[in-house]
Amino acid sequence: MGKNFLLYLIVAIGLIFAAGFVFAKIEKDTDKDGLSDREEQQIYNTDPLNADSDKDSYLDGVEVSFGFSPLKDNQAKLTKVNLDVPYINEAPDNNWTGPWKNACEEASMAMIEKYYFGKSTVAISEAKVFMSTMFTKQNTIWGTNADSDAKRTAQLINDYTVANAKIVDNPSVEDIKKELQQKHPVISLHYGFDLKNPNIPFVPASRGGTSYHMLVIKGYDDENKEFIVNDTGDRNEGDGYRYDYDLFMDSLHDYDFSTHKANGPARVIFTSAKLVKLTDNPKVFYVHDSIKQYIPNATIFLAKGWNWDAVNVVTKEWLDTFQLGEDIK
Ligand SMILES: [Ca+2]
Ligand SMILES: [Ca+2]
Ligand SMILES: [Ca+2]
Repeated sequence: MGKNFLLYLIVAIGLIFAAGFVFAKIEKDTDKDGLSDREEQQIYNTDPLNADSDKDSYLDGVEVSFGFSPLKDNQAKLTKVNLDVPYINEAPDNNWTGPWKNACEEASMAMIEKYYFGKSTVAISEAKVFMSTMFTKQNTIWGTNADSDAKRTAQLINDYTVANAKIVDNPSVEDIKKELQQKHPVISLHYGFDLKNPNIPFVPASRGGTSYHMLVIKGYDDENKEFIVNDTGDRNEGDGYRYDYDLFMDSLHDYDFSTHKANGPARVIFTSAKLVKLTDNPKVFYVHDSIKQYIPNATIFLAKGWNWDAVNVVTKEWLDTFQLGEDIK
């Protein structure tokens, strides 16, 4: 029975693969316009049964990815995005002692990891497991888990999560908005005191605090000129807190190990999923740097330790920006 069972398992996996990754938790996109039914109903207020809600000949999903409104025709801009990023506080169970009181980096990484797994909520225990793993990795690599700068954070994301991380210096508001339009949350690094968030007791540099802070940008609102964020340090209103564009951009600073202060360059981390597919094509690719590699079968996919739930649907326009590398072996 053991041998036969193994054979059945291999055949079953093969069939599932041939059927197009039905294991992957891909959300239903009834009208095949690149936005899932849930996104259309909950985020963009478009018609999940009409691929071109505003009848301007451009698909709803294509419009969103290029920053145009899927609800207003002509060249109307997409004035608001609010991605479904699960909220995780840096002290998930409200225990503000070490290492949790310094865990804005781990909470930010956890939100990115869980977002690309398609989760809109995360249990406290689950968040703590991921964050604890990240504490341990940092202790092993650098001997400390406090004050991880952009470089360390990007390294941890690239090596230990289902997401890619890319450091970007001196971003503009438009650069960040473009990422959000592609459904990519952005990690931002701050001299926290300058964020002037009354719910976070930052100690200014003049009184010896580093005020180094990290959070996740999940949306924008042009009407009010605000970013919509998941603020890791705000225990009252962290989920969907809003910051004025100018105040937010002025507070961007990386941590500088030479000065032990958050007075480095203005810096953010762009993110994307490592495992992607198009909405109407079963082919799954592994993307990293500027390369996309086709994963030819389920056996190879599973042997890499990958998870179907981490496969994200992307637009053809975005996938086309990657060069085709060798197939994954
Ligand atoms: Ca749709
Ligand atoms: Ca639609
Ligand atoms: Ca349209």
